[in-house]
Amino acid sequence: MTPEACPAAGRVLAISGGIGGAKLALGLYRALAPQSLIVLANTADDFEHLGLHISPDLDTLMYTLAGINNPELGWGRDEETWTFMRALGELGGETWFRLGDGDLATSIERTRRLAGGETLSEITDDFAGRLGVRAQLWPMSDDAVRTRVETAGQELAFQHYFVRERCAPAVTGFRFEGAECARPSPRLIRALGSNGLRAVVICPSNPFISVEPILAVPGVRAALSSCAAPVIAVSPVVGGRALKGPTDKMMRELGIEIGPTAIAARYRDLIDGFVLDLEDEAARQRCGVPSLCARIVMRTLADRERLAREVLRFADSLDSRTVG
Ligand code: FO1
Repeated sequence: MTPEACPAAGRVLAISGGIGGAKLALGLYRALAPQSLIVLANTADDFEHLGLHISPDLDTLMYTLAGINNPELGWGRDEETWTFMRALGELGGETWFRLGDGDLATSIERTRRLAGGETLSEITDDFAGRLGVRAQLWPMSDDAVRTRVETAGQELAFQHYFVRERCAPAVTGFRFEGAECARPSPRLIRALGSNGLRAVVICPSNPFISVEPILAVPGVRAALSSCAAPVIAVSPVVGGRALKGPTDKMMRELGIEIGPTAIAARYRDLIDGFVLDLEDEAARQRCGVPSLCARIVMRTLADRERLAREVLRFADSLDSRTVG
């Protein structure tokens, strides 16, 4: 399809974690002129592993927008080979976090360039450009922020909880180590302060581990709440279940009612509109902000693009209400 004509000309900023958020980010990429999309990625599940700097959400978004993501796994590259992992296993190395050969190249080159003094933003701009991504892909910060998952027994580094322990431990809270000293991406603060933004879309990512680490970076929350463009969040839960990953499990363990109302409440001071699934229509009145009911389960590419267009139309309708 041709990119949608832009009634309220301007750029769209999508805030996203990994796999779930990347689906809508791709929909927006296809629905808009690609250069008008900025995707802001969570980097708090980055970690140092096997001597490498791994940026899972950035890479998931980059591969997805480049059309080279692994559709079965949701993370990593398509047509991947696993020689490195096999050889590492033979040597008794750590194999719980699987890095395909192509994906390994991304992490090796990123690590080398970081050690040479380049920033994560500079490296990501270059990688994304080389892979043919025409949207802007921005890490939330060039400083290290690391999600720590508090569980009944112990505090775990994020990937240890998520991949090594398969999200099994019951969570009691989260800590974003380093967030207090992290500086937000300067171009993010500039974009949010400009009047060239059409909308901000909080993708259907996990609020606890994907969106809230971004909001924990000093200055991001304030810039978002004073931003002139409408801020829309899309629910990551439908009918009491997460679209992807452990959002519902975490809500249960934290004693939060699983549903769009609780998600909207977490963003209430930031959002101008909320998108929930048709199945959850009964919760609409309790969202506390103007809402749109849509089909938010994205199975196909067409689903992603359709939802993106609906979200943009909803944002434009809120914008014209504010202006006029
Ligand atoms: N997720 C897994 O469940 N198992 C893995 O072995 C794994 C490896 C991996 C390698 C590179 C990468 O970019 C992502 C990878 N992921 C893996 C996904 C990742 O742990 C999560 O999707 C995010 O951190 C949560 O958004």
